[in-house]
Amino acid sequence: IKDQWFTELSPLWPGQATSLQVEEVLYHKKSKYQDVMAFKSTHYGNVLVLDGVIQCSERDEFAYQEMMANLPLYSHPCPRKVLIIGGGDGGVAREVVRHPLVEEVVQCELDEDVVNVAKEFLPGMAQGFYSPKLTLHIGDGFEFLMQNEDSFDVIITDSSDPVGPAESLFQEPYYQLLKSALKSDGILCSQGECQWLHLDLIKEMRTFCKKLFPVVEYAYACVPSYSSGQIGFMLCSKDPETNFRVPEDVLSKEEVENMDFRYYNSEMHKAAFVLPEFARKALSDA
Ligand code: AAT
Repeated sequence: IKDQWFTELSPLWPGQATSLQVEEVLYHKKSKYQDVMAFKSTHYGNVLVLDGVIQCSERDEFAYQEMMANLPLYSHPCPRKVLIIGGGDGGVAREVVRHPLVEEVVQCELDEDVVNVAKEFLPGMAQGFYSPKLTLHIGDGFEFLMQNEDSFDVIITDSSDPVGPAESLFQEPYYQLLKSALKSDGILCSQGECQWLHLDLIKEMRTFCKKLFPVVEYAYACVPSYSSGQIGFMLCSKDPETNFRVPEDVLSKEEVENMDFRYYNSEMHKAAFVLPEFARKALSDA
């Protein structure tokens, strides 16, 4: 079928939409929790869509996954044990397991159907699931956290947007649970939405994070297939000495090449925290 387009319409971004040209719909079914679709696009590779919202494309997923994983990992002096909430495509797990200091990764994803669709249609991302370092639980992230205390060096929340099953993951009670699941010097990084679209939500999240954590920062990456082409990360640390803006481990050119990074490097790490003036102002204390 010629000229078929997928258009991402949502009240989360009123008056605008991202469209990708569809070559073939690969999968489309309702799971227990959400509408799950995968399609082959003409120029962005395979694309995963949940409840009508683009979750990743093969062409640019590395920008999101590398930054979501490596901003917190390279901000921690020794990230041995990591928890991932969400991340059903396996891309963040793929990034976390290859970090040299990481020994053990636990992941809690709500929707088994997403994992299976990723294994079939997004094999480059789903490779994360096959690592011997990883244990995958299927269940709600909020409930999973209630059973874990004082256990993790880093917790990454790779969740969908705050309408539908991920709503609770953007609220203060969830951040209280994150705090108690982290070790005393633990760090968290959460999908932090877009400064062009959700500045009020980001501001509100920053305010409750500041009540819970001594260090709170917001960073962002450019991801063309996400609405407005950018997505942010909320980073918090229990250790007042953490400085997210300066990586613990500065990587040489060779190290970046050996790690096969396509987006992350130490300069990108530092630059990700530099915000345009409208966002900087909204997200500062002054
Ligand atoms: N790396 C891909 C990007 C994502 S995936 C978000 C994942 O969060 C999905 O696999 C979804 O099933 C899972 N999820 C949603 N709610 C929960 C929950 N309560 N507990 C555990 N996992 C959950 C995010 C893309 C961001 C899109 C930006 N517009």
